[in-house]
Amino acid sequence: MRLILILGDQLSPQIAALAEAEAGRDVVVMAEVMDEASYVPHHPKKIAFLFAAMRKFAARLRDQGWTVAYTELEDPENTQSIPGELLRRADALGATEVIATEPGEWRLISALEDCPLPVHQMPDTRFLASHAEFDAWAEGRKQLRMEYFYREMRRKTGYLMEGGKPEGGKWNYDHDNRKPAPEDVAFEGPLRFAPDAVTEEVLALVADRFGENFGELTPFWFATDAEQAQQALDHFIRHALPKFGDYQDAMLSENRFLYHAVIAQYINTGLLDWRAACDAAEAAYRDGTAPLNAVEGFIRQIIGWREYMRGIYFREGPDYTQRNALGHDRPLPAFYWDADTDMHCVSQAVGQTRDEAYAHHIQRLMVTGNFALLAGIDPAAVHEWYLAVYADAYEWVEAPNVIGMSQFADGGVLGSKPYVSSGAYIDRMSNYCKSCAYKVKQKTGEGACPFNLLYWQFLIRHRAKFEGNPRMAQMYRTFDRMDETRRETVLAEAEDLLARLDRGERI
Ligand code: FAD
Ligand code: DLZ
Ligand code: SF4
Repeated sequence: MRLILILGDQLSPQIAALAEAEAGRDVVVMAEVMDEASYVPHHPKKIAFLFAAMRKFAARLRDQGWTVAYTELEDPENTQSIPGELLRRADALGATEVIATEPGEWRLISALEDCPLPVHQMPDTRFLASHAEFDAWAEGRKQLRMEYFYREMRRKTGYLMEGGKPEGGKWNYDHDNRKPAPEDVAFEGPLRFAPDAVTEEVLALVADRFGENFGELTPFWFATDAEQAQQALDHFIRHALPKFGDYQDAMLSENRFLYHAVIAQYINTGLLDWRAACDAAEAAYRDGTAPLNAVEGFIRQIIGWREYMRGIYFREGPDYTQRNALGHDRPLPAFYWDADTDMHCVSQAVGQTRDEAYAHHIQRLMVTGNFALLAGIDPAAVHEWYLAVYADAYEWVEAPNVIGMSQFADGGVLGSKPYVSSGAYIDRMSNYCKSCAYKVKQKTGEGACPFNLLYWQFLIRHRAKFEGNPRMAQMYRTFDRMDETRRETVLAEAEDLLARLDRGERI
């Protein structure tokens, strides 16, 4: 008899460890444990979502004839760690061996390696590219660019391919996907589910044990099983996908979701298969219900970005989250936890993160991420914040997005230049600036947008590193063309802003 470990983000019926198991002989182990629930202060909605989905998945396995040893958080015998629960169950059941599926975080991979029981970690086959396949693609390349990896994945899956060529003649329609925020959004947002009895019980537990964590637990509306996740996907495909591409980068004060799918938390835990999402999107294109720019953009996020991020995480190794290529060391400002800032874009992004455990890509990248990078915040602190606050956050996907894409802390493994912008970008893509205490058009002086000041200070601070980058040369030329007094004023005001930030003053 063997123990079959299923972690909270491995709730797929086809998960590798289960595929190895025999229902009449082996015992499935699932456990709610404090080690996992507190290695960062997870958003209460994320914990409730996982515990409810875990409990419902365990019940389903039992219905299918599996024996499941499930530990609830408050069970008196709970050892509160995954290896501890494996040892306890092995002792009680006389098991000598564990079959697991490789976890999505180095932290837990090494905890399983160190477990006194033999734990076989099977490759997680829920992804399109295996580690070996990604490494083979990456080997010998001077630069790892998502676009080329993505083309391989298009060829491999056949999505949007016509006789070996990309549908419509181009691989990438991103150029069409940068429309500024629309006046009205016809989509009412993701499908919401009323909590069932299992979820209600979990909500009471989470309110009691994690009520102090950053984030609102209620209203809780996430799907917590595969059927509901499928309904959420169907709802997106029908009502939002056609406009997904156009407004992918837009942001609005009154609308938290625009035309985004809000399904990453379902795909990442196994409630939804990425293939189901891509198949449905391609079918919508073939039926003529969604345009090519939307469908190509959506499929690229999943078979391109998502797989590429995972490839980078496992290729770069366990020290990836400690990288700090730009030497940034400022502590994370308090407003990342209380939204208490005059910068309307930041208070909106943090406020909706607190309420929903969700912000879309551009809010994560160009608002909270951009500010942290410009202000020189310690990337490890930024990484921990993102890992904690989003319902879809697991290190394999969060760390490359934060350490690599957003903070340039890996020194350019993932991106050829840092994603920094002044307020002008935020103004173009959102309506935030209209309601802000700062003035986006103002570059210096009373009311100048902090992004405008910090943008130049960032570039000058890192001049030696970036001046030779052809994609950034224009920015340096623009700065150098400003008259000297203006340059001095911008930099002095930026320093003053950072000093106020360091003193904990409201900005
Ligand atoms: P949509 O915009 O509707 O996109 C559809 C799907 O594409 C997503 O569900 C997701 O599965 C996939 N996808 C899109 N962009 C990415 C990307 N850059 N990397 C991986 N998958 C992508 N995504 C996570 O799943 N977990 C994270 O912890 C996470 N942290 C991020 C941190 C930062 C700083 C940034 C810039 C991005 C991060 N992302 C993360 C990527 C992206 O923001 C989320 O996947 C997306 O916002 C999820 O919302 P959605 O389902 O509405 O996505
Ligand atoms: C995120 C999370 C949380 C909050 N709690 C649990 C848990 O109690 N039990 C469990 O098996 N998994 C949990 N998880 C998900 C794990 O942290 C996740 O499997 C690893 O971080 C690897 O991705
Ligand atoms: Fe953000 Fe600056 Fe616009 Fe205010 S003015 S919302 S701080 S970009």
